[in-house]
Amino acid sequence: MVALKAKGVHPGLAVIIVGDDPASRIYVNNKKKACEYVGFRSEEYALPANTTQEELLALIDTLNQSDIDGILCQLPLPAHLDEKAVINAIRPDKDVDAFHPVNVGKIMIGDYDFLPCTPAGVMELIRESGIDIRGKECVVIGRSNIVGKPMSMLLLHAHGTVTICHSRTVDLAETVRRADIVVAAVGVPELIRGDMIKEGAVVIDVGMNRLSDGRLVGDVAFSEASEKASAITPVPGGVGPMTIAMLMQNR
Ligand code: L34
Repeated sequence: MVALKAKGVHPGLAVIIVGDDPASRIYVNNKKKACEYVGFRSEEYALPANTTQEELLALIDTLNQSDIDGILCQLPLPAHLDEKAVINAIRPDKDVDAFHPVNVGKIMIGDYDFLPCTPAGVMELIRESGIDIRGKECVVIGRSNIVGKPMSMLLLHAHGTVTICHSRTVDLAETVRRADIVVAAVGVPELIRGDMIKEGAVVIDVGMNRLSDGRLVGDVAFSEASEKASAITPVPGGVGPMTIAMLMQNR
């Protein structure tokens, strides 16, 4: 950062948030704090919930042409907005989320400039913990474009044997029980129970589920699973902060 500044480079990130989803608000605030911490310029564009598609695309167009380095439009968007069109509108070289089809395609062939932040954070956690993915049984639960699909591809690039489970999977428990590495990203509170975890497995919980009593829990029943796992991530304080750390690298 100091080296960049000396060269007169001061990376800037534009974060767009539409509407007043409370969870998105927290995540965006955390991203802004991280930008300040590492010395990035961050611009927030907080648009009202009734923003039109045209207005949003016009903002993205302006940012595409401005000197800002990265553009991130926080998802989910209000239902009347076309998420796919918005993602498509962001210039691929400013797409710090790596959600644009060009960047998704690059990830598929293993030749990428950006990685989506959440899967990148998971890979970093695994690597930093000294866990070797090669040849391991990796089970990803969830097939979203943001997490499940890219996650599976990164584990595959790292030479894991990858299985993707989803709502139509016939025997989830049996499949997860085979896993050396479990990545849960479905958004169902504590779906993955202790008896689904193989002794010594690595368990990564991407879930962020806010319960009606205000508690934030993951997709894994933490206390049960931690009795079996050799390593496990908590929620909060696990994958979430890593997502933000990876965003700071994608500039
Ligand atoms: N465009 N939309 C876009 N890019 C992203 O990378 C995201 N994501 C997901 C939702 N929509 C997005 C995020 O930023 C999820 N996500 C995210 C970011 C940060 C945190 C969680 C999810 C985070 O800071 N989690 C804290 C707890 C925060 C709380 O109290 O709610 C943690 O410790 O896990």
